[in-house]
Amino acid sequence: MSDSATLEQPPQDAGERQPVTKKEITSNQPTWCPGCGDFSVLSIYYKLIQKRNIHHERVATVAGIGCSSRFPYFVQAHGAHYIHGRALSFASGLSISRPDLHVFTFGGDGDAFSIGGNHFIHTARKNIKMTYLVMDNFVYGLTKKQTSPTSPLGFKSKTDNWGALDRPINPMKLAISAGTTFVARTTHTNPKHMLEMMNAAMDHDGFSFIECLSECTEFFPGAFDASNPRKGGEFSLVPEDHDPTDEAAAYALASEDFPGRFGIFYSVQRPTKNALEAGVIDAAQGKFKGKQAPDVLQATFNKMK
Ligand SMILES: Cc1ncc(C[n+]2csc(CCOP(=O)(O)OP(=O)(O)O)c2C)c(N)n1
Ligand code: SF4
Ligand SMILES: [Mg+2]
Repeated sequence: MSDSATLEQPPQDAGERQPVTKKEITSNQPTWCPGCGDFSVLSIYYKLIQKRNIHHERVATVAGIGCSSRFPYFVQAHGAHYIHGRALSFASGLSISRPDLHVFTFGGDGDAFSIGGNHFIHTARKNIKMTYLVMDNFVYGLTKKQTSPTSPLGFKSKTDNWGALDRPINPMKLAISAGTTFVARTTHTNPKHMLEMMNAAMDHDGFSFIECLSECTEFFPGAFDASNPRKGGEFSLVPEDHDPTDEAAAYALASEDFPGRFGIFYSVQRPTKNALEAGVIDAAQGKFKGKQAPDVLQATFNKMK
C-alpha cells in the first residue's frame, strides 16, 4: 500500500481549533497485563485520531466485553463499553442515527465470533458504515483462558484441557463470505502497518473489518511468533499484484496457512445501509412536504374510516 496518502488531511473540524493532542484523547491508564498486544492497538488508535485531527466530539468508540473491549475506557471521547457480543448492534444504531460521528468498534475474538457471531454476519451484509477492529488473541483473556472460536486445534485451555477439538473459525473467510466490503489483516507487532490499515479502513464508505493479531501474553504467549520477524517468524504482505476487488482471490489469500498474509484482502464499494435508509426516509418525508403533522395524522385517520 502507498504510504498513508490520506493521513495528512486538513482538519475536518471547525476552522481555528487547535489540533487534537494525545492528552485530550487519552483517558484512564490501561489496565492490561504487561506486554499485552492491546496496548499497541490503543496507541495506534490515538495516533490515527491525532493524524486525522478528529476532535473528541466527532468520534465514538464502542466495544463489547473482554480485555480488548475495555478499549473505550481509555479513550476520551464518546464511547460505550456495551454488552458481551452486542457491540455491533449498538454501533449500528449509532452509525445510522449520527452520520456526523466516526464510529469505531473494538472487541475480541470471543466477543466477535462466538456470542457476537450473528451480529457480525448481519452488520457485514447490511454494510453499515463503521470500522470494526477485532483484537484476535485466539483465547478468552478476561475470563482466564477458555477456548475461543479462533483457538487452534489442540490448544489446551480450561474448557479443553485435553486440547481444542473444534475446527477454528477463519475470521477473514467469514468476513468476505458474509459480504463485508473492506477486509484487512494486521498485527500488533507492526504498528506502522496497523496504522495504514486503520487509516484505509476509516476512508472506506461502508463496513470495514480488520483482524488484528494481538498477543495475550498471559494465557497464550508466543501465539503469533510465526508472524513476527523478531521472533524468527515471517511477516508476509498481500502480493503487490493482488486485486482487492476480486472476491475469489481474496478468499484464496484468506485460505493460506497460518501465519498467512497481511494487508487489504478485499475492498469494494456497495451502497451502505446508512445511505439506503436515508433515501427511504427522504422519500417518505417528501410526500408530506409543507404539511403539518396533525393534518397528516388526520388524513390517515380519514382513510381508515
Ligand atoms: C452474556 C455474557 N456471557 C459471558 C460473559 C463472560 N465473558 C466475559 S468476556 C468473555 C470472553 C472474552 O474473550 P474475548 O472476546 O476473546 O476477549 P479478550 O478478553 O480475549 O480480549 C466472556 C465469555 C459475559 N460477560 N456476558
Ligand atoms: S489476560 Fe491476556 S488479553 Fe487480557 S490483558 Fe492480560 S495479556 Fe491482555
Ligand atoms: Mg480473545
